[in-house]
Amino acid sequence: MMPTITRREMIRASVAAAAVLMARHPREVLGLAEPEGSVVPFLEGQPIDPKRPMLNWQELTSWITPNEQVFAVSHYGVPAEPLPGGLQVEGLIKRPRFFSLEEIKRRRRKQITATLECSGNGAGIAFMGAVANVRWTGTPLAALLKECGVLERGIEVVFFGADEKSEKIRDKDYLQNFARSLAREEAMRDEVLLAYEMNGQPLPREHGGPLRLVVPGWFGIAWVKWLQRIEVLDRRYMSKYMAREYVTIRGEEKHGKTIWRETSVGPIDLKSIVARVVRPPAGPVRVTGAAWSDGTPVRSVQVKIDDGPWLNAVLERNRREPYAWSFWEFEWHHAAPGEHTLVSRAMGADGQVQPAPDDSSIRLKRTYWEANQQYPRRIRL
Ligand SMILES: Nc1nc2c(c(=O)[nH]1)N[C@H]1C(S)=C(S)[C@@H](COP(=O)(O)O)O[C@H]1N2
Ligand SMILES: [Mo]
Repeated sequence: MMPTITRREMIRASVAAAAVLMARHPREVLGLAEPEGSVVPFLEGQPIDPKRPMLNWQELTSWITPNEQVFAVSHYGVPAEPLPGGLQVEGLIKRPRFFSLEEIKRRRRKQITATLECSGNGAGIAFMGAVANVRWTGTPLAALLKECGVLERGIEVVFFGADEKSEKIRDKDYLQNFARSLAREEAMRDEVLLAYEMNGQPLPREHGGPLRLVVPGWFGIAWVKWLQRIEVLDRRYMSKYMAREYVTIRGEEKHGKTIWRETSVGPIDLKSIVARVVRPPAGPVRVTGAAWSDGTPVRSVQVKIDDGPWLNAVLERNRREPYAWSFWEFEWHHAAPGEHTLVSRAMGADGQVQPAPDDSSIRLKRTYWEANQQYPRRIRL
């Protein structure tokens, strides 16, 4: 049976619909990222494993990545239920205490849209969809830590997940929980959240539900899932995922020699990618993509076709949400039939330029993490 709707209800419903439309990203509303025409496939197609959700770049039309397209990385597997709920805060803390999940959810709610990227994203074609733009909801960590009172000596905040595994350290085995740390000033940034919702849904189990850390501007490794304990230390923390894995070894030519530098994976590197190429029935071919950073505004994105010059793309500058990616669009006029190579580069407000693959910062990078080199993509028109 069709429900009967009064005129007033109809007006109310359309006002509500308009409000939803307004709340969506303007690009989605205008349909700008969804031009008419057919998608031109890349010659090196992105392998899609139906059992492993990943961002499928060629289908990128939504500024927010739907939950079912968000990649997951769980080094020790997803911990079995039931998980110990709540969060213990201890270590160099004046008032150590346990927060139940309900207490955390009753605290000030904060939403932030931030790009989550695995630092292994883009290192190879099989793992080039390990990035997502998500609206996170949680409570600010800083206020909670201030309430507990971090002692003066506390310089390092360590976050422990419920997932654990025996790890070999110098030939002996030790049961370890997944853990990462942040320096106190980093942990105290306004944007860092104890998050329990992902795109308005309760945080899914594979993404760290019921509670995870969200560190906008940092690579995913810092966003500890199944968070259950925070410990403040008076020294640097050197777990497997701080100091042995997720370590970048990069050379720099200086003082007449190559200086090799080992650093723990940290803030996101400036990056952009050509996501999709759409050929409308008439007019220019439309190239769209995304660009993101550690929160430093992306000033511009340029596109190069074959051996042509770098040309400016139209960047939808995203000032409201500095930790979320921006979409960009490039109109390619008079595209000739045949094979072409397309590549994009992002420029940061601080003068940084996304490096070319043969740039020394990439050439002398010997581990695959933090691969932010320009990514050429080939098509045939
Ligand atoms: N507890 C825990 N947290 C974790 C991990 C993990 O294995 N265990 N993996 C990290 C890595 S490497 C990444 S890239 C992100 C991925 O988050 P997602 O699985 O929600 O995409 O979670 C991070 N947090
Ligand atoms: Mo990762």
